[in-house]
Amino acid sequence: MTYVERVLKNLKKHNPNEPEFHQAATEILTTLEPVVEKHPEYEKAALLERFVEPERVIMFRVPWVDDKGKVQVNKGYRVQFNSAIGPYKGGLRFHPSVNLSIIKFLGLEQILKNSLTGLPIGGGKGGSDFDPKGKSDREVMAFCQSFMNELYRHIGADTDVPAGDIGVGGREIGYLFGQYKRIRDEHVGVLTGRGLSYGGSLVRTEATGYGLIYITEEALKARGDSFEGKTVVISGFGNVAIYACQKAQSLGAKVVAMYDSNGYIYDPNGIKLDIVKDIKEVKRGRIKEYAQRVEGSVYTEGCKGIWTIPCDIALPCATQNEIDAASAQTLVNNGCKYVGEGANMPSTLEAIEVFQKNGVVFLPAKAANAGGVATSALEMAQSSGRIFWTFEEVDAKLKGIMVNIYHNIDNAAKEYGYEGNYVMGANIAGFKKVADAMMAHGVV
Ligand code: NDP
Ligand code: 2IT
Repeated sequence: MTYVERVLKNLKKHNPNEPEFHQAATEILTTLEPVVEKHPEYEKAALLERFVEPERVIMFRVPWVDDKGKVQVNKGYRVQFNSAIGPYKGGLRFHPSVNLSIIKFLGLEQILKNSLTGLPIGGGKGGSDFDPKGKSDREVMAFCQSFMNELYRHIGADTDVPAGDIGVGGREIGYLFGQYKRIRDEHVGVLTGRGLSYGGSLVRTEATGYGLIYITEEALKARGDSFEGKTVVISGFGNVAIYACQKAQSLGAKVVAMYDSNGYIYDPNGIKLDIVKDIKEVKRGRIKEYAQRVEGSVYTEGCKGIWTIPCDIALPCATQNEIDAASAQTLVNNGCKYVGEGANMPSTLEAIEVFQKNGVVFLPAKAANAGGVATSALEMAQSSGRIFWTFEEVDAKLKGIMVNIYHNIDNAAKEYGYEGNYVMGANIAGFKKVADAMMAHGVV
């Protein structure tokens, strides 16, 4: 048994009932075989054992009162996974499916993603099984305040800087920040994705979606191609999906489908983004309304069917494991040539295999959606310097970072003899920097 196999076996044994964590760890560790082979000192230092064990896991009770006066209790999490290259950094997810396995998979991914940005940020993730959907603003505020009443003691601008993820957007960050500021009496960059009036950065809202398109554009360019005239399918109907759609359209692509967790819309004439934004961002409504408002578009209950729509480029931007092997095969059969992961771990291990075997250019999440956290790090830099960059300045830096990531993962894959395998490239390039820092720090 190799070193990697032993670490994986132990991880599964000692962290039972954490399937998403096992999946992310398997995807990462199996690609690191050639790196640990080249560096026998890693095994001596138990580097992989330390890499897969969070530095700290915080779990807490979040009690709050709903609009009917009833006391509700949710679970709160913050996994401070790895601070070798910078303060813990990563989003908070509020969704009923949240559990320790999901937060740990996200945290593990985040370590390498943040490393790939080239900026000094470590990996962390947190969240709650609270469901903001259908809650009043007051209920969301009550929940966020209670959540921060515990979280504040564990975070700080140089310690751990949370941000948004599924179910956590500008509104939630505002309430969380307000409560942190009240408790600590500090107006600092302790959260990113803040509003522009209180220290946020331009482009952070758009960053993950834009970044996804910038890196995909670079992959297209390397093959003498572009977004112009391409048919694109995007899953999700949230922050990442909306701004991926906007940027893809601005580059001449036709986005024909999107979904939320109830169903998908197909618009052969191209998605009307102003209508999408009105439904989602203004009214907090459901995607179903799109078909009622736009002639020629169709709404279908259920999500999976979206992957049967023929496209050149598929951009999963909703959640983990939304593309399985069968959906991947359907995409391939229908001529899909590029997959860029806007969501975290949207493709199962089997789906990735289908894409790679069939020559699809597959850009894995930790590279493809790194634009969000990269821009969070730019927000931290602006907060520390007490300065604001213009939209054009931040956007240019984001684009530069994404283009860089593409070439780094491309070169790392080539260096190890796996040209075009960006899962290998991203894991290896991201891991090397973290491993270097961990070795330099000694046994900690
Ligand atoms: P949002 O909450 O803004 O939107 C999430 C969207 O995905 C919603 O349309 C939601 O539908 C849909 N969705 C969630 N769960 C499911 C499900 N089980 N099945 C089908 N659809 C689902 O989140 P974001 O756009 O911020 O995040 C989307 C993905 O991108 C996540 O994987 C996140 O981790 C990742 N990501 C986000 C970053 C960011 O900066 N925000 C950065 C990097 C990655 P519904 O409303 O019906 O629940
Ligand atoms: O998955 C992610 O990278 C995010 N949700 C963004 C994290 C951040 O700190 O901006």
